[in-house]
Amino acid sequence: MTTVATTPFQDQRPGTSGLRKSVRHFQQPQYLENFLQAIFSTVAALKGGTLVVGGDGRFHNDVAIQTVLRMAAANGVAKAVVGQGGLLSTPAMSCVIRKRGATGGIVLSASHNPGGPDGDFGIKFNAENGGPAPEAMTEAFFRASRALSSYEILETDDIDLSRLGPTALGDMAVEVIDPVADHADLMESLFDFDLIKARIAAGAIRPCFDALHAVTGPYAEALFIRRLGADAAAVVNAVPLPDFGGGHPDPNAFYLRDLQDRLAAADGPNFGAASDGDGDRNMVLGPGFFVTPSDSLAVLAANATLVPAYAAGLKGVARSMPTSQAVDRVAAAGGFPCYETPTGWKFFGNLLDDGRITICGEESAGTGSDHVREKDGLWAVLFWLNLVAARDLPVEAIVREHWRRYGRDFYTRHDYEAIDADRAETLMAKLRAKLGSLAGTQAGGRRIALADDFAYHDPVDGSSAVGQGVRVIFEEAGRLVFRLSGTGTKGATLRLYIEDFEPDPARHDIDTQVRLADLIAAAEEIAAVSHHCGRDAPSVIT
Ligand code: G16
Repeated sequence: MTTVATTPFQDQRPGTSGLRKSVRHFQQPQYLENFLQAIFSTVAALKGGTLVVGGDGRFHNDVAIQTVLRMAAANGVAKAVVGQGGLLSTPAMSCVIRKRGATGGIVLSASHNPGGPDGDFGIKFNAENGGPAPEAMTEAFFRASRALSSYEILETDDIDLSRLGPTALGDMAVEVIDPVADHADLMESLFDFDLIKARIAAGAIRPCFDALHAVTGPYAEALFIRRLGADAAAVVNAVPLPDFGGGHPDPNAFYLRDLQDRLAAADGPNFGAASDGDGDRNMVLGPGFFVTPSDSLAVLAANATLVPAYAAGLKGVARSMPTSQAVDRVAAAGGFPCYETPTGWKFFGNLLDDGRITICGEESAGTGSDHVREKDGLWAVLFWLNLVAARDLPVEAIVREHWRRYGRDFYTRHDYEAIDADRAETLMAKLRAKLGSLAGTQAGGRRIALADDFAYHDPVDGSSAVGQGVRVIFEEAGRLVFRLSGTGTKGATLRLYIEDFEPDPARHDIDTQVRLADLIAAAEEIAAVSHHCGRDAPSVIT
């Protein structure tokens, strides 16, 4: 065991979801070690405790995981539970922590960000409830990272993570586990697998899941092919690769062209789905039809009682602030509470632990429930499969019927990626400076009813999170949200979220960008987005 002298890095404050930087940044000598030591020094219970470790298989996963294990052993962790081959999806991590009563877990992932030597890497800590470390804990990591003068590490050979079973590293017991089994068993306990299986066997549901060469391939093969009887073609790009095959493991309309083409074929699949790098996001589509994440949350909440695990009804739901208000309408009609939290799954943890909500989700393609404490891509896909099987309706028909009943919340997100960080801060500062004077004025031909900077007061532990994004709400309906992403690694990313409510079914087919054009113009008028970003158009529109 060695104590190595080090000096602090100043940039180890975790963002929306852990510490995320470029691979090259993480490869700097002692960068990874320092942040890991900050975790081990902060979470005292890890000494003598059980730590679960795994990642999404991206470039640097194999090197970093050995460092995690060596430092865990040197910091007195009693037992490490590791996914075979160093793999564990984020929801599987949550599941394994909970099932095995572990003290916490370390996930090596930069989620939907690209991988490879020129891509991104990241570290997340999950607490003993299986959920992302709450703000107070990530701030403590940051403080510890700035006060470090040394770290502890065991000097030893790499451990073989390809063989299942028990082994050891110094005094630390190590168990290499099947990364899929615990999670797949949990999925089978929640949904009506017999019904889904019968519908697939009858050819009524022809699924195609695109794993985008990220972590979900092995999970999807176990679920869809081995447990639900779909044929081998039902899972594509199933082998996890360090660079995700050169693709972008982000399941949005922009990066799923290939899957859309498969669904467009005459005798092709009629149910499409995909997940991201670490398996917590999801996207569901039918031929020629994408379900927006905000609509997906609302539809799942509205139909939850068709799924065995949620047959008794929902205690409540929650959405992140920028997520559309579609689920609020379902909650109001169903008579259960709907909570509005800041962006970041960590903010759902207390509501789930306290039994206030059953289902929650975000516009960023995350949906989940109280079955674990992370968003869960395959859970959402199975939920949709259960729904399509139980309703005997295709995806598009289910969504359209939902709109007819509740009205449609038109929704789009415009991302301005990798813009100059100072310019992005200037845009937000100018916007914040005029918040007090916006109400009552006009923009895009509409009258502004309210403008504020979203603040959240956690009803469970009383903590507060301020400055979580600027909201501009118009009279009647219509809402703009401006915030800076907390997951990018280059410059800053401005996210502009635009939504409007449309009760009239005759107007549900209008193109989203056309339907929201006046609000898009209003955003420009209010915040001079193009001017500050130095761009004529967003980098990505979803
Ligand atoms: C993370 C968080 C989500 C958040 C998303 C986007 O997801 O867990 O809660 O909605 O980032 O955050 P931002 O808008 O700050 O970039 P993931 O899948 O990247 O871990």
